[in-house]
Amino acid sequence: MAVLSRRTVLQSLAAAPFALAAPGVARAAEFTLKYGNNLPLTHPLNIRAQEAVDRIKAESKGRVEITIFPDNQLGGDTDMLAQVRSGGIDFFTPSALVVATLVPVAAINAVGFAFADYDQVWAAMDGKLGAHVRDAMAKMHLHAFERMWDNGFRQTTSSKQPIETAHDMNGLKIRVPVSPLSIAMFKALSASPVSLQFSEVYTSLQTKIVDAQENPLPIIQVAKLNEVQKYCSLTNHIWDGFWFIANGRTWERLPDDLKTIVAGAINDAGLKQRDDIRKLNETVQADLQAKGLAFNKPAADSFRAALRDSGFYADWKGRFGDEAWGLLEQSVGKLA
Ligand code: X2X
Repeated sequence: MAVLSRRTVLQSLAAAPFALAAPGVARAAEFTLKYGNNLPLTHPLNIRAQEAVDRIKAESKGRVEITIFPDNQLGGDTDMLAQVRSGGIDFFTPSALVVATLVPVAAINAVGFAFADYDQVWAAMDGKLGAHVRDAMAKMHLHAFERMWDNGFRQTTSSKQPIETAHDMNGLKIRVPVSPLSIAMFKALSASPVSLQFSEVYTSLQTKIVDAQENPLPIIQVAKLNEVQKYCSLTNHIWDGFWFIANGRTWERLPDDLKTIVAGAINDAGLKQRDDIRKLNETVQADLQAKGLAFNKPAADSFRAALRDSGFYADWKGRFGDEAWGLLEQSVGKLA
């Protein structure tokens, strides 16, 4: 066994600083990348993203190292969207609602009461509708990975009263994401929506800046919104997902072998994350109920009628355009 003195090691390192790293001495990664998101570490999105990051490091033999900045550490959604465009961060997982502030057609999956169930959702988003949205993002120099990650069907919570019919939305001060479609939809239901970053939701409910908010149950659970809300009405009004996006230049810079490794790990993790949410959906209501949130399940009819009568569907069909709307209706049937 060769015994190297410290001096010999230092000499050999000095002689060939680039080619040689002594065993056990960490070599700097070729690509050191940043990924920001808006969710607490306990959400399945962060758990599966960490697995993807670990797999990418192992499969690339340390050439690609990704650091996750969860929980709005790098700012709210609007900030992170600007950063992933400029290259300040390399990856971001915005909700489709938020992407739409830059790429309007991205909100197509969030049209009120469009999807009946997850079979319809994944057929559309893994199929032509999802491809249409990814193409639109590519034009804005954002690379979107093929598999969308799940946020869930959005439900309505309030500190005031349960929402039984569309009538109960009247004048409701409700927080929505920074999303033109969400604002339009809640206005069409005669509510008073306000856009706030997700990082501000808990406090704004606690201090009664708003009385209500809407999010999928797993988010309500990990963000502990049950502590500042009394009622949860299963309105299922929007299906929402996260696009895993990369800065276009970051993506183009990666050699093909690394692109394959990164995309493989992220898309696989996305499929597992969908499954996590599916399983969570079976248990999360009981957990939130035990913590004191009172549940009810309104029928969708009065909401759909209010949206139709206010011209919401006709208006948004016009905004999204016939092609995107046609792809949506291919998946969910006639809407308006
Ligand atoms: O901000 C929200 O409500 C959230 C977490 O669902 C989104 O990312 C849109």
